[in-house]
Parts: sequence; C-alpha cells; structure tokens
Amino acid sequence: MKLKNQDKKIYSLIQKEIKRQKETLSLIASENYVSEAVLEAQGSCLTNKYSEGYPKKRYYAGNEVIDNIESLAIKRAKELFGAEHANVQPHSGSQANEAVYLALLNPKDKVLGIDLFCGGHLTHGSSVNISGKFYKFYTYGVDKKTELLNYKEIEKIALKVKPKLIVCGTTAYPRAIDFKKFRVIADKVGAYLMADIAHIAGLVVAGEHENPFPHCDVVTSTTHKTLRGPRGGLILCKKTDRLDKKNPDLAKKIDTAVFPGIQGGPLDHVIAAKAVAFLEAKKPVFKKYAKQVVKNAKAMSEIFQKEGIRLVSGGTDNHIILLDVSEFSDSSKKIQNDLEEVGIITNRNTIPYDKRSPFDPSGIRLGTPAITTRGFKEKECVLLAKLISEVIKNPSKATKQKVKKEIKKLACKFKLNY
Ligand code: DSN
Repeated sequence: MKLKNQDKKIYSLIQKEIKRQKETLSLIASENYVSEAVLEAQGSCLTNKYSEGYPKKRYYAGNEVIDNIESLAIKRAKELFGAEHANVQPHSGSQANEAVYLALLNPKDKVLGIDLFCGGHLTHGSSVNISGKFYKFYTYGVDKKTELLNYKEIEKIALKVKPKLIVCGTTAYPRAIDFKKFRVIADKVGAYLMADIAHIAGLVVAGEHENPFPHCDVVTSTTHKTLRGPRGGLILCKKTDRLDKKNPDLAKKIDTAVFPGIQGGPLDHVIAAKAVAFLEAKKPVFKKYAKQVVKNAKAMSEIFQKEGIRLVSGGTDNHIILLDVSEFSDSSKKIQNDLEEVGIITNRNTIPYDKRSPFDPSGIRLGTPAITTRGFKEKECVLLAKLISEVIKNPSKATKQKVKKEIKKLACKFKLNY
C-alpha cells in the first residue's frame, strides 16, 4: 500500500516539506538538493538488508547484490578522490571522524584541531562531544586580524603540543585550505594528518579546491553537502600507515574501526545512493556545477561588501560566505528568523573569537551549493544578495513583504523537480 493511503499524517507532512523546499531558497552551506536518481536508490528495497562486514566477508547470507553495490561505491569513491582506500559505510560525517580517531588513537592521546568558534566541528574535540571527552584535544584558531589560517602559528602550537594527530578541515571557513602546509607541520611533529572535507568534497572532486591527497593520511567527508549525494559519511585513506611500522595496514585499521568498532549493519540503500552520487560527480556537468558554486559565492560576496556588510576574512574562495551582522542587530537569531520569514533559509553561526554565545552568535553563514543546483547564476545571486542585505539592514514589515514576493518569484522560476 502506498504511503498516501497507509499513513496520511506522514504523507501530508512530507508533502508540506516538499512545498517548503520548493517555495523557499536554501542558503544553508551544508545543504543541497539531490537528484531523483539518488532519491530513488535511497528509497529502494536495499533498506531491507542486513550486511554486517564488508564485501565477500559478511556475517549474513544473501549479500551477493549488496557486495556488488558496495564494491562499486568503493571503486567510484577511490577514483573520484584519487584515494588508495575507501570506506563508504559511515552513517554520517561525525561517525567517519569518530572511526578515524578510534583507528589511530588511544584514549587520552593528544590531537590538534581547529577551534569550534573559528570554523571547526563538534567532532574536532569539543568538550561536549565524544572526541573531546576521550582524547586530549588542543586547538588552533584563525589569525585575529585576517581571520585566515596562520600556518606559522599552527606550527608553533603543534611543536609545543606534539599531537599524535592533526585535524584540518572546517565547517565555516570561507577560504582555501593549504593541505601541503599542514603536512609539513605534521611531519615536523611526527603526527598523522586528517582532513575533514565534509563541506568542500564536491569542490575537491571538481578541481575547485586542492585535493587533500597525497598530503593527508586520512580524509573524512560527508556525501550530502557540495558533493550532492545522500546524507552520509565517507572515509578515504592511504593503504599504509607510515607511522606504525609494526602494524602498517592503515586500510584495515580504518575498516575495523568503522565495523565492528563503532557501527553495526551498514545502510545499504544509502551506500547505493552514494554510488549514484559518485557517478554523477564524475560527469563534466558536475565540474561546471562546482565552478558555478564558487562563482556564485564570489558574486554574492561582492554585493555584501558593497552594501557595507562585513565578510569574515574579507571574502570567499569556496561555497561559504560568513557575514558578521553584529553591526546591524544584537541578535543573528532574529536575522535568521527575518530571512526565514521571507523564504531565505540560512543558519546563524559564530564568527572567529565571537563574544556572543553559539546559540545567538554574531554571524550568518550562507552557502551557494543548493541554489546553484536550482540553476542560479551570478545574475540571480547578485539580486539575492541585495535582497538579503535589505532584510539585514532594514527588517521592516514593508521590506519583508517586498522581498518575500521577489523570493517567491525566484523560487518559482528556478524550480525543484520533486
Ligand atoms: N551541520 C553541518 C554543517 O552545517 O556544517 C556540520 O555537521
């Protein structure tokens, strides 16, 4: 029986969400709109299967098809990122990170990662996250003046801390990351280097951001942000552990950490959808898409600058724009709500060395992956940035009414085909 007839409440809530997604514009830097092919794979009968283990080494029968699907996903992931090994089973980016820590560290080992306030993630050692509770995390930030990563300063901290692992990669850093420089630092202190490329994965595969390989030992990612796949995680790594001569099989360490280390049965339907997304990301049209994502972010940044809204780090090299809205309001939460009222979906975010709390910080984070999927080019992005600026600077009823109409027009013109 179809959902519509069997569970009217959930069916109608899904219809409501489709309508919301169609009528609003997602400027959330970590969101995107997947293809119908990805949705189809994820909504398939593969959800019925249990397949603990890995291809050809399963604990349950009936996994011939699942083995083929997972092997294909692994092959595509390796080709896409130029990685020696891939594990496509992590249910999320957080679990991908957790698995890497389990594979490479012992409890209380020292790790160096970017501070949450400067664009890091909870799983980069926040005291409320398992990473911060089990391991001894130290942090580096961005330069107070330029708001850019200061590699000399990071090196100083690394030399002092002598971590076993250095984590690079962020969730709210609008600039390019120099993985080579991180590797030089890691080598100076004898540390592993892990890049969390959850945000920039799509830009990496399209050549719009430097590839973390060959510099990093391990790379973690999500598959649903700029990569435009299903919600999920991914780990890529070198085959050999260059720091552990006694037990040098890095690929095996990673696989064992994912299963049975932190997860049970993989989500086979999601793995199939990841494989579909990897195939899509290999196509020339995806390269064009990723290029446009960056162009759109730059076009919007220029408008915000003209409108006198401060950009953290003064610009963007990727899909993220981080606005400092403290000059216009005591509450970025209110700005987030004002924007939502007119159909622009964003998230409030801390800015480097924010004096306000993460619950109501000084920044608004914007990203262009989703609107670019809808077909936005620079022209529409310029208009959108002007509309956002109007709401930030003058959130009157009249402004909001006017902007809401404009957003509805844009959302209708750049349709979502669900
Ligand atoms: N929630 C993600 C983001 O918005 O960047 C990180 O996990």
